[in-house]
Amino acid sequence: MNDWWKKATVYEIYPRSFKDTNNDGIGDIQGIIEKLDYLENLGIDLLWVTPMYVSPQHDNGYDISDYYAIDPLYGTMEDFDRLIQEAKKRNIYLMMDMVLNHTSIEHKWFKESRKSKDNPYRDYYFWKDLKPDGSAPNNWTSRFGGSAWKYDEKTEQAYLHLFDETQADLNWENENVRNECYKILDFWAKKGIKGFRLDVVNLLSKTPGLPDDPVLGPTGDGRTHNVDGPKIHEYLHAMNQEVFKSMQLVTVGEMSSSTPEQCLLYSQEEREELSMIFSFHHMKSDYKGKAKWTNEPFSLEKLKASQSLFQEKMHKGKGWNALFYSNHDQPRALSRFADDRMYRQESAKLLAITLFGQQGTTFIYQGEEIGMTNAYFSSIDDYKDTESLAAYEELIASGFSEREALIILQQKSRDNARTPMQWDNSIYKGFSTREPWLRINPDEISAEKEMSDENSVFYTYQRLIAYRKKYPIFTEGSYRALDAENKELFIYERLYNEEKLLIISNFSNKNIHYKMPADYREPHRINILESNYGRENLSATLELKPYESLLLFRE
Ligand code: TEU
Ligand code: CA
Repeated sequence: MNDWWKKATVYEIYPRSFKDTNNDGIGDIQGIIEKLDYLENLGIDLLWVTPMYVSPQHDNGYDISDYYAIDPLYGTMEDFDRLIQEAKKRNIYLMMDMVLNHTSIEHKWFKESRKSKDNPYRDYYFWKDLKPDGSAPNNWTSRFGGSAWKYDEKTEQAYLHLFDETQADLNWENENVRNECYKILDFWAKKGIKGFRLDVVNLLSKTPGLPDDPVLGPTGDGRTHNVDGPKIHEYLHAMNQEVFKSMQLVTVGEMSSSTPEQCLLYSQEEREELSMIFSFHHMKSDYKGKAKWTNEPFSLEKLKASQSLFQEKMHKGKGWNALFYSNHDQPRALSRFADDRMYRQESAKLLAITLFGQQGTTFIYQGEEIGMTNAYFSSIDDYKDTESLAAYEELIASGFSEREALIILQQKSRDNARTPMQWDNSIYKGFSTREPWLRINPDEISAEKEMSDENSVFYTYQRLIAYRKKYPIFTEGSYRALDAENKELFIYERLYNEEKLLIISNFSNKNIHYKMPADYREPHRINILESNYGRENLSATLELKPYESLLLFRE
């Protein structure tokens, strides 16, 4: 089967925080190799490792200064080649994270580009005059706050950066840029990797002339001119034809704030663009409108509405979702959408079941499989992430007290997900033998503990991964939301020929009575595939416990 990856589970590694073997406090490639047996045991098929290319690390590797070399922080190219080989022995394949929207300002192209207006590399990036009143060339804002333009004295023009000012946007209108990018993709593909995760790839095409956005920046209403731009499908199709197709690569595009319609186009097989997409609409279930840096409580209704919309749309239109609740840019899902104190294990399993029952390729972010929680740092000195630090400054500038700003960071900072992986209960949790680059979460959770408990979160994931391979209904079945209005329960059905799956998840800390749909009232016909309370019997009316979740299969 050509689309084996539809049944696959991908494990995301944030290498900095995975496993340190030379004890400099930073995870490394050797550390990933050491943990391959653990990953094989979990049952994963693909490893997505976030960028390990040479980088000044202003955005932990998403600011690349040399695409063809491994950063010494992580090891050598020999280590990387060994990782590919060792993974392959365990039937695990690599998916590289590739950043083609921007480079570090320390990349040689940018260094050239900056030198003069007639430098051959000038047009690799977006350079513009300031407005006559000295303001930025347009009203676009950086995803990390402030204007998206940085003035450079050398040539008295500004360059575009949709992220940090050390990450300059590449000009994809320039054919040389496109060819250079194909070369980079080709170089890594030839090493024997199986695919790419393409960073912010929906931003590659900008509306020509870079006009002002209708309402200020990507946080306002109306579409910005730098998402899903006019040539984006042309670029992705060309990339597919140049590189992905002949090498049969699996690709996932990061599509933050792309419309559902666009997501469908990106992932429809016959269009030959990408295999699947990450959409982020459900990640905004605790945003205030489009604003992230608030204390807005989580809304299950929003989560359900956006997931159901994508499930139905992608199924009908034959697109493909990449399913995730966590990644290195998001706080820990169980802290965010459930209860990480009173019901930590139940919550972790509830999220696993609710996600893995859906249609798409499943993704696990390191630590999710052992139920890691937010770190809740209470001092600004503990935060390292450039986005979080910028947000903190902005909150303070707009009148929040330091304490109020910290409470928001505790909920929303990306550093919550970036604390070192907890392998055992030794002082540095088996991650390193010295103080790591980012503080460790002091709780008791560890992989070792999870492995020794047959009722752990780890084994729930292990079984879910296996079900998705065993039963075609997970990949093929249609999706139907039940009880869509319910504010506490997330219930949906999957249908495939005569088979059915029913997922029932109680996202509240209350006991709730739930009347089973008619088709599920003959208990002997129903197989309880998963229950996070070890439930063995069903009845016409269930009394669901706090954060209880069930995965039922009717043959
Ligand atoms: O993320 C893009 C992205 O959409 C997020 O940065 C998002 O805007 C933010 O985290 C949520 O508030 C990708 C990478 O995953 C991220 O780590 C990088 O910082 C970013 O691109 C720039 O390369
Ligand atoms: Ca190290």
